[in-house]
Amino acid sequence: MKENLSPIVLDIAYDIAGDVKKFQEMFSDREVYNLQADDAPSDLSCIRYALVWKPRPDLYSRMPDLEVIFSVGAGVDHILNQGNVPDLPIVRFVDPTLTNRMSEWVCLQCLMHLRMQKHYERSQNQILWAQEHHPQACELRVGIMGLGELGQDAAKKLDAIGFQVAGWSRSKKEISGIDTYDADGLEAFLSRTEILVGLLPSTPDTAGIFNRSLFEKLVQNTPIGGPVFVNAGRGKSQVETDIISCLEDGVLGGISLDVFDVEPLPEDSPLWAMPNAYLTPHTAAESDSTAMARYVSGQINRYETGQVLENVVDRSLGY
Ligand code: NDP
Ligand code: OXD
Repeated sequence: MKENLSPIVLDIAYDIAGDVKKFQEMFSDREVYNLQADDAPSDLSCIRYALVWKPRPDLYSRMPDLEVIFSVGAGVDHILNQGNVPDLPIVRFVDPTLTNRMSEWVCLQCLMHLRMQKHYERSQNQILWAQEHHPQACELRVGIMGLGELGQDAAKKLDAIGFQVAGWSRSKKEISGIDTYDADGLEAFLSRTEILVGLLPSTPDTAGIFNRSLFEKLVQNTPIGGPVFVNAGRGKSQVETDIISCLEDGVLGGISLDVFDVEPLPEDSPLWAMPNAYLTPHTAAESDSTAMARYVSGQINRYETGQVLENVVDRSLGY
């Protein structure tokens, strides 16, 4: 073992060949074991740190000395939903590389709906010169559900572009230039919102929250034709049959979805063919391997020098 420091185990259920290399470079003084690799060690009894996405069911029972669980993502539903999670700190990934990417995605989607990008894609395909009038961003009210690391940054950037921005979260926030609502203010928040952005974690409380009854409470006559729903939080928060029927009967005028109830989105999902719909394959904000390796290294360093770990999940809240 290098330097006699505890190794790190990576259990990430997707192709991480590149990621492992980045980790090995970052942890030159520690072993990094990749459980997806053919030569993965079978004895994990001395491991104190694990970085996981959807951990295999027997992982924790094989690591009696585990002390900290690191999440590859900002969300931790994939860890908590696996069951049998030991009562250890779970540190989620919070980093500007992820936050910036998410804000880019959110701003892009809001701007595409503002500037009727679907109309121009269609007219370009038909070789048509079809000009439209566009409101300015300052004429549109965007509302963000979830004002955490990602929601707050997106709110500030949408505000800088000129949108009228409000945010809703369980506990009230104070953000300069942004109207904020707490859990009790949901109805008031929805009744002023024309583009609704979801940046909520998946928890029992948020399951199915984006449904017809909620969409019907959004401002229906908007400067862009109808309210728009943008979601990059988690698919379990949205009722996809309601989204489809709301697009069909005009309760929603458009959507941008990066997350889905089932991923990959099944080929026969009607969402693929919906008008005024932008779909991306859960790529709004990827976890950058180099940044993640730096982050995990920094947190382990804090832990081993007696400082508190950052971004530890509140197990009672589920995020
Ligand atoms: P945070 O934990 O920082 O923020 C979560 C926000 O949601 C908080 O404002 C919290 O309120 C609010 N919230 C949670 N539950 C409720 C509820 N029941 N009612 C009202 N508000 C609630 O998370 P992040 O901002 O870092 O990430 C948000 C989510 O984005 C992740 O959990 C993940 O699912 C998703 N994500 C998606 C990615 C993608 O590529 N599509 C990439 C990264 C993350 P309060 O502030 O009061 O606690
Ligand atoms: C995350 C994600 O939670 O990629 O970070 O969805």
